[in-house]
Amino acid sequence: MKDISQLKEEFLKELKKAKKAEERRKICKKYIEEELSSVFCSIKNLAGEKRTKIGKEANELRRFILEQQKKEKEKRKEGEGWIDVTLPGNDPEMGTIHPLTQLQRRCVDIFSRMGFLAVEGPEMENEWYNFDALNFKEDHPVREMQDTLFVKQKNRESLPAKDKLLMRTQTSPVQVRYMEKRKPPFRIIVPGRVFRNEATDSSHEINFYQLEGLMVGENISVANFKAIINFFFQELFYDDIDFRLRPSFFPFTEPSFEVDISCSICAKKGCSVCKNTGWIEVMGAGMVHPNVLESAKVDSAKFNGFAFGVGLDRFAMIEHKIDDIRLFYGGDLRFLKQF
Ligand code: FA5
Repeated sequence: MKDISQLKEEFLKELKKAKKAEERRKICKKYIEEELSSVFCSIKNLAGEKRTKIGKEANELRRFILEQQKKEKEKRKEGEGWIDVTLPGNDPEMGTIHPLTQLQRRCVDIFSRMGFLAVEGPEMENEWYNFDALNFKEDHPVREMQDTLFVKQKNRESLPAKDKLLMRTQTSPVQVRYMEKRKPPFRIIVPGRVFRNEATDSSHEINFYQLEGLMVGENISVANFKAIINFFFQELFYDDIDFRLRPSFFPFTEPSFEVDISCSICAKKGCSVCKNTGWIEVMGAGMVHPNVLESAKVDSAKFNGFAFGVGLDRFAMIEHKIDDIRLFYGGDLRFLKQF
């Protein structure tokens, strides 16, 4: 450790040599942020009286350098001349957090409280993770359910599925990516952006956000799933929300369901948002298909679980009573500044 009086001498020498104010400011900064902070770091290793003595000297030197720094600043102000402090200042332009980001953060927080870990995966995926590993059979018409944006590649047809690139159509591929590297039990959520080659309308975009959930362990049942999403809906909407499961089909879950929530806009009486049914479809879900567990090298005889995928944009539309999904992506500040 450097001797403090020697350090002060060096500081004064350097300061005297410096011709420009800018150089002098840099020297003060260097001595406070580098030289003195390394002294303060080493002090903790000293014992008893020595520690007190050096600590005191170092603090005095710090005060001395701060004083020099202040003088430099004052000199600069004088050089700049007179400032009219009564003139109005420039208001800084304040941004707001995008409503979808706000919602995503709230969802992550709710699931974290139930022990779910938030993980991410690539937006540019390959066919194997997006389809094959999720039990979408090759040439099965179900691949058409999610119109895919494929990435142009030379000799694409001759490539193996793991090299054929596409923009992921769902967050479900992250289920497999996560499971294949770890041992159950798992409890994860995957927030992220997904892409589909669709004609846009008031409830469909070509890119939107999903939140995937996956829970795998021993003896997991649909009752566990219902308990988890019940808590999620109540925390999200601060309300007692009715929900129902309807039978559905996804290649990667068996049995599969769609989850509907009661329409909070019309209190189940029927309106344009719920298309007069009193219910709004908000997620796909089901018990993870054994083939998916096997694709990720998880023993399907021992472990099972559930998965679900929420469309976050549609949740945000319900939450803020927004009737057109395209407003989220239009970049119109008059819209965005309301959140
Ligand atoms: C899926 O994407 C499945 N991966 C969900 C899933 C996960 C099922 C895990 C089972 C287990 P689906 O294509 O239905 O499913 O999309 C899920 C949600 O995304 C829909 O409920 C809807 O809210 C939203 N969504 C779908 N297409 C669009 C779109 N074009 N624009 C905006 N939101 C959309």
